Amino acid sequence: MPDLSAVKAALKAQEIETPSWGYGNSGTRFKVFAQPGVPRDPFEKLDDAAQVHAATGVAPLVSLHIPWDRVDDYAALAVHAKERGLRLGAINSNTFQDDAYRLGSVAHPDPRVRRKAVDHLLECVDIMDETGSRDLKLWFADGTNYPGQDDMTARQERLAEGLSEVYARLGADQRMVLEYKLFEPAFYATDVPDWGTSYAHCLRLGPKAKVVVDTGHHAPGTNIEFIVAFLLREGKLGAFDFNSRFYADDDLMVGAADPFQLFRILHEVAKNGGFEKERQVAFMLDQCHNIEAKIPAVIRSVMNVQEATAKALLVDLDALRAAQRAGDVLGANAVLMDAYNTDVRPLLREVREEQGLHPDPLAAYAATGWQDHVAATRVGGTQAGWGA
Ligand code: PSV
Ligand code: MN
Ligand code: MN
Repeated sequence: MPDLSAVKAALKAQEIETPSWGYGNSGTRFKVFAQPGVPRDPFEKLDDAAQVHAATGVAPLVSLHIPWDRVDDYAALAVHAKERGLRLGAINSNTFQDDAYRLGSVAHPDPRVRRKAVDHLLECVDIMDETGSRDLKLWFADGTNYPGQDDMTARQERLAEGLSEVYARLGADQRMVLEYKLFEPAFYATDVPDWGTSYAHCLRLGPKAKVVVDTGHHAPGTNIEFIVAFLLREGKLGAFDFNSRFYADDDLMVGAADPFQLFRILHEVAKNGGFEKERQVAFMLDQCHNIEAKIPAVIRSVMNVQEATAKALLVDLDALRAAQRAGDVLGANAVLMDAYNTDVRPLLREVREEQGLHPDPLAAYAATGWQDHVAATRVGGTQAGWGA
């Protein structure tokens, strides 16, 4: 059986990164629903993220999205974070919300548009220098809608060229993490549609380039845990963008649609050493809370990741391997299911109490009265950036 004190130590050491845009108003392309008290600027987004960290104890990092989180003084933003026990996490680039990018950004046929896109990515690295962020997170909406619209091979070439210019600009401790997505907004051919394409580009770029697995970016039925296991084995898993989906890129709370899938993914992470700090796998959320209260939704998401992590850490690996070696199909499956079916909520309550936290993060947050406070004091909150 796994050593319980080691499991607890791993749970206490876990760091889950929350997205600044999860705290702002968001919606679908049909409607953005405004909620009372949402942050009006990136400083206030950090104030909300601090509530999540205070309640859970495991969410000290916040990802920023540029230009949604553009400020005059990024060093001041980093100080604001530090004063609240937070650190600024990945800088997410945005090469998809400008008229110039109608036919793509780094893979655009026009070199002037490619220049603009690469300049934005370089600006993001400048921002990383100021915020102390380690990761530049890249997601490209690039692709085509119609067969024949552009040359797919030429687009790969342009993409590679842009990426290598940005890679060369990275500092010694900085990384570039490249996200893939099957479709949307491109509906025929996306330029980075799958992990293999991202992996191939990262491999050519070098050790500072790694793949991001956004759990909402695959075809239905894709075995995401296989991808995770493969990338970990190759040392190329850079980060997760956690969220859950029923149909496409739904960006719902992680663990809401398919907690068993989340467990299977985190089992591969646990088994392959992905929770070890030296492996530098970032556990980020990439979600939008369109109809539910935002801060409690982020807290719930963090708790869902913690619960799946606890179950993954409880897998009896010795018993699992013994059953696998013996070819005991049902026995091996039973070991995994035993861990998955364990109610880890009492364990997590214990862990939180040992950390001096309230055992129930949602109750702890409700008791702060923060929601009433921000609803009364913040007028005219901003939109996250989606669904305008
Ligand atoms: C694209 O769908 C994506 O997953 C990328 O990570 C973007 O930066 C993010 O969504 C914004 O929510
Ligand atoms: Mn994402
Ligand atoms: Mn997405």
